[in-house]
Amino acid sequence: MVSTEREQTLVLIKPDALKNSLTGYVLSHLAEFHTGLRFAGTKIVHVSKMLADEHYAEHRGKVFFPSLIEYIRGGLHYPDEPWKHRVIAIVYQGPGAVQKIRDIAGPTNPHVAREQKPGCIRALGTVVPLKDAEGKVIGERMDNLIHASASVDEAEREIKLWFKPNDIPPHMQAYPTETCEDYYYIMGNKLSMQHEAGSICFLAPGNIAWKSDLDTLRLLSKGMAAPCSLESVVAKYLINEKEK
Ligand code: 3AN
Repeated sequence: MVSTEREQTLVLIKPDALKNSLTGYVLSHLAEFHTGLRFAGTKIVHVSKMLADEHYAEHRGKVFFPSLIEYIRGGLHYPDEPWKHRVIAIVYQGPGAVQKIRDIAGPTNPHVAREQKPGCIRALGTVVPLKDAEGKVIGERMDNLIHASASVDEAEREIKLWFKPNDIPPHMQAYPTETCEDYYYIMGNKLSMQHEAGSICFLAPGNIAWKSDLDTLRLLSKGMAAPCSLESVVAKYLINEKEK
């Protein structure tokens, strides 16, 4: 748990906001002048399936999950322009960061946002009906422009999912880090500490990692149960790597 002074939250400016050229609008709402919060990290991310699945893990199995994954990966807003498949990921830091940004974002459902909180960012979003092969409406997708962490614990999970420690300036890193002393490789969904043909090295001796990532890898490499999945550790180290 971090002190409230250094509380952090994750914001994602999603593909619908990029497509509608709302980035500047969103950022001006989040400016230090209005929020008292500071940027601690920012990056443009081509969202892999692994990262999307982990980010929305709590919604796995729900009817809207496949379209939620497509949406955050940019495929729905830029179906024929894969080079535009990206989101802007931002870490904000400062007193009450999580709640402040949630308030500016507004309710999850853009219709509710317009009713209850005109002027919030998500009031500019859209709700899209989801249909099955026969055209029957089976649910809805909420294109709500930004993601904002829902709690301090979720913020920690999400920031560690999207950002490596050294994506964030050293004095703004809010969670414990550790220097990696081993090589870690992944092939498919298999972890290995030895290189095999086709495997990808995602951590090497001397790399700075979140301590919780290394704790997880040490457990998984011994075949033991770990508090989070291999994919949730690996995804951030492969951000913007060319898919093989
Ligand atoms: P929030 O983004 O407000 O924290 P979550 O975390 O419950 O809301 O949901 C993450 C995303 O999943 C939402 N931004 C929205 O796009 C989608 N979602 C959540 N609940 C539903 C639902 N009942 N129907 C359709 N999409 C949903």
